Amino acid sequence: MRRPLSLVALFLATATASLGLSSNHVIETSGISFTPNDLTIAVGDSVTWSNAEGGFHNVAAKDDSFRCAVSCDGAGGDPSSAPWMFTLTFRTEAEVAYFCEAHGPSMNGVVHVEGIFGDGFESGSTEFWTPNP
Ligand SMILES: [Cu+2]
Repeated sequence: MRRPLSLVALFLATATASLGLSSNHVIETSGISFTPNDLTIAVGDSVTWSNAEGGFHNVAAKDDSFRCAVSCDGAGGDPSSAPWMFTLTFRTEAEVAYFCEAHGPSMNGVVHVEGIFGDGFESGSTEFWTPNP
């Protein structure tokens, strides 16, 4: 019997989610805002900030943990109107507030990095989950 392809796709999506495989999320600059500007991801996921429009922007963490545009070091983190993108992977639970230094408080956002185990388990727990028989 032939299974509908959508069921196979659903199974694969569920299997990869339960295995904790990480995924990538894209935040784009649009005008003088980030889209989306409020994003929730799982520990281990990555975020790509994309300035495909080529506006004069950068991305700076409010806690100074990163400052990026064309690159993430020194002058490479200065606001730039060259089309740029960079990707960061988040390995611990955190609230990561960020902003564009060229557009100050009007161009900002937050990434919520949440543990993948849900209630009752902390990120980095060595507890093992056992499925019901
Ligand atoms: Cu900007």
